[in-house]
Amino acid sequence: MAGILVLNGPNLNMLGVREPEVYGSATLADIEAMLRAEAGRWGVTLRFFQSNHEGALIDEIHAAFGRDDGILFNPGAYTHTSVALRDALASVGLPCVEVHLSNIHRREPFRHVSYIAPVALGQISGFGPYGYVLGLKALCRHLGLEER
Ligand code: CA2
Repeated sequence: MAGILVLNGPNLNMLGVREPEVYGSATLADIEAMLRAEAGRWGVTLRFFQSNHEGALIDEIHAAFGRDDGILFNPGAYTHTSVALRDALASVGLPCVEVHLSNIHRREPFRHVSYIAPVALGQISGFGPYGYVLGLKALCRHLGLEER
């Protein structure tokens, strides 16, 4: 059975707790439940990891090497700053879909740049929690799986 790492970066543990006008009212646990339901349709197993620390995210990307088949990744603000996370993704070579709840391209100019996008299969941005489901579908299709 294929395995996918669902990785969330800094502050995403605060989802549904603060700033619902920007990021919505769903919590990370709600998103996990949506993704587990979708994963069942594709016959994939999911592993969830969230951290507010860049190094911990890098360690988890390395741990995925040889264990998981793809990565669904919301790098949070590290999207716009982290060469280290980009290098980690490149080093493991796993297919990665970048997800953002908000449309980063209609926000402040500093959010328009993603250091992750060049090493990702693609980017989904602006569809709220459903973006994670879209990303999982895209990753499963990329892995040659079929929805049941
Ligand atoms: O839209 C996204 O998913 C982002 O990755 C979210 C990041 C932001 O820095 C990116 O530019 C776009 C911020 C996550 C902060 O999450 C919070 C959740 C609730 C309350 C406060 C922050």
